[in-house]
Parts: sequence; C-alpha cells; structure tokens
Amino acid sequence: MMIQRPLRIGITCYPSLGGSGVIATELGKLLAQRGHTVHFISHHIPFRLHAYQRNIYYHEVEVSDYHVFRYMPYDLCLAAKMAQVVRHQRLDVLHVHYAMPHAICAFLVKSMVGEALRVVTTLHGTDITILGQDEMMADLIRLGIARSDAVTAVSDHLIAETQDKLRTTVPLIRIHNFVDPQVFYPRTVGKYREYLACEGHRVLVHMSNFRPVKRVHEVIEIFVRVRQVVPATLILIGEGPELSKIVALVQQYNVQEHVHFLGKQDEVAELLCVADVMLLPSEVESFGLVALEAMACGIPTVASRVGGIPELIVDGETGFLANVGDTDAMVLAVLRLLQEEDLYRQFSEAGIRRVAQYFSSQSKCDEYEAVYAHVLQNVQQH
Ligand code: GMT
Repeated sequence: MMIQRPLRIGITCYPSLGGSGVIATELGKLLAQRGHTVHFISHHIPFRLHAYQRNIYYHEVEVSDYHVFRYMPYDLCLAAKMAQVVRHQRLDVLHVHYAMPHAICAFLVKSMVGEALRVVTTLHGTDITILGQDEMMADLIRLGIARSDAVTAVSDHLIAETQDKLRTTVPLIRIHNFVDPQVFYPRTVGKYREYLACEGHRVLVHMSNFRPVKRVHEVIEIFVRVRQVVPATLILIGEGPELSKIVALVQQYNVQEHVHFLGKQDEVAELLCVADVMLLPSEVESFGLVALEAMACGIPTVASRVGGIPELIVDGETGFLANVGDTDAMVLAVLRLLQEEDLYRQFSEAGIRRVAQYFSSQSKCDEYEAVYAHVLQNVQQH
C-alpha cells in the first residue's frame, strides 16, 4: 500500500547511545527527505540528529520536579508532551521505538486526544527479551502492544520471542534494521587508521553500550589471543555500565597500549573503516545493527549465533558465527579472516552485496511507510 499524501509523524525513542535510537533517527531523516514532517519527542535530541534538516522538528520533554514527587514522573511528562505535539501539529501517526514506556505513553496519549491518532510501536529487543521476563512489566508491555494500531519488530527471532514470552497473538510485522549506503560504504584506506593503529597492525573493533549482555570481556580475551599470533590493535566504541571493568581487564592483560577506548561517537562509519574485523560475542541480540553497519563498510563480523544475528550474517559467507561463550571458535574465525586474504575479500564483498540486496534504508523506509498507510486507512483527514 502506498502513501498518498505527506504525513505528520511523531517519533519517540531513547535518544542516547543504542541501536533503537539510531534506527528511529535514521528513519525520521528518511521520512523527512520524502516530504513527510517529522517531530521527534524525547528528553534529549537524538544523538545522530546533529544538523538542521528540512521537515524535522524536535520537542524536548521537561520533567517536573514538584517537591511532592519522590521520583520524577518522566513517563507522564513524556505522554503529556506527546499529546501536546499531537494536538498542536495535528499528527497523523505516533511511531514509538522500544515498547517501554513509550507504547504505554502512546496509549495514554490516544486516550487524551482521541482514536483518530494512529500508534505504531517498534520492538527492538531488550524491551521484550529482558524487560518482558518480569511478569509485572510483561503485563504493561502486553497492553502497549495490544493498544498499538500496528507493531513491528526488527527480526523474525524477536517476533518469535515476543509471541513466546508475552503470549500475545497480536500480528507482528517484521521490518529488519537498515543502513544508509551513502554513509556506510567501504573506504580504501580508513581516514583515521594512521592515528589508531601502528604500521603492520590488524585492527579489531567492537561497538556497543557496554551492558553485560554484550560480553565485552570476551572481546578483550579474543583480542589478547589473536595478538599472540598477529600484531593487532583493538578499537572500542561506546560506553556503559561494564566500561570500568573492561578498562581494568585491559590493564590486567597489559595490552592498554594497543586498545583505544573511543567512548560515544556520532560518526562511526569512518571509524569502522579503520578496522578489519568486528567482534560481537553477545549473549542476546535481537538484530545486531552494529554488525550490519560494519558489513556495509566491507568489514566482516565474528559474532555469537544468537537472536536475530543469523538473519543478517550468513555463517561462512559474510562472517562467522559461534556459540555464545565459544571464544576458541571466535579466535580461530578471526585468525582465518586475518590470515586468508582471498577468504577475507570474498566475505567482505558478499557482505556488501547482502546489505544492498536486503537491508537498504530506502527499502525499509518503504516498508514503514506501508505500515503507516495501512493504519491510516479509513481515517478522516483532519
Ligand atoms: O542493547 C542494545 O544493544 C541497545 C538496544 C537498543 O534499544 O538500542 O539494541 C537493540 O535494538 C537494536 C536496534 O533494533 C538491535 O540492533 C539490537 O540487537 C538490540 N539489542 C539487543 O537485543 C541486546
């Protein structure tokens, strides 16, 4: 189904580091380029929304700190702000990324502004796989899903998990994550390689929010063992709760000279292009957007065989997969990629082709537009 007119779309997401915020922001930018008006509603400006762009507006949620409140009611302030933007900007659709609390806020908004507003919820992963484990939260997530007009999820695996964990029969639409090929493409020589790696070093990279599910300690273990065979440098992008433990681990192995902690970064494509292999040994991963970004740059990933990762990485063709915790297999996989030049080239080229064929931003934007068109059928234009 095609969209017949420019829409007014509200997007709410977590604006800081994380794949769900990246996808929400990139989708908003694409929709704006297609002539829709996009209003981001969040507590901070999404981190990849730095420059002014036509058709994009940002509305900041201010949290009231009235002295009676023991805890600041962010969710209520968000819902109130969303309702205000829906009314003032006459939004057609509110698209919320990450179920909690956004889908519940959207449900509240609908109760305030009326049924003509359409709500689309996108499930990203830990909103189901981790929060959904808690029965109390599960009830709320189930409500948010049931009261959305359409629910999308970023992988088939996440759909199966949602059906299984939440015992919901609401239809879930799979829209895989995507990358913009104008931003994520291979560079012959990474711009920053000379600053980040010594001459003759191979470069491994890991990018995440350093939460326990990412198993970043294994990234360090794999790196240390790879270095026993091949001179190498490790680049770590992002930050989060495990960061200080990882800094300590790097010192314990005495490899600090060859590990770069780059922290949060906005423009990651140039940094990824410095690397030869991406490491993603996660315990849970509904999709693994960072592996897709690396793949688009021609960088193969060695990852764990979990969640939605196999929907993106074809084991033995565009990267290597191993069981969670099987660092022996991951070390061997990295060494094969670093030592077998032809194999590396084949993986790199196959990955680039796969991204273009299945994960392009324009085709995914079409899929989201089709969802909007579907939910807006029979809605009177206001
Ligand atoms: O934990 C994260 O990786 C962050 C989280 C988020 O909310 O941003 O990522 C989830 O959503 C991404 C975008 O859809 C997916 O690529 C990640 O696989 C997913 N993370 C997990 O499932 C752990």
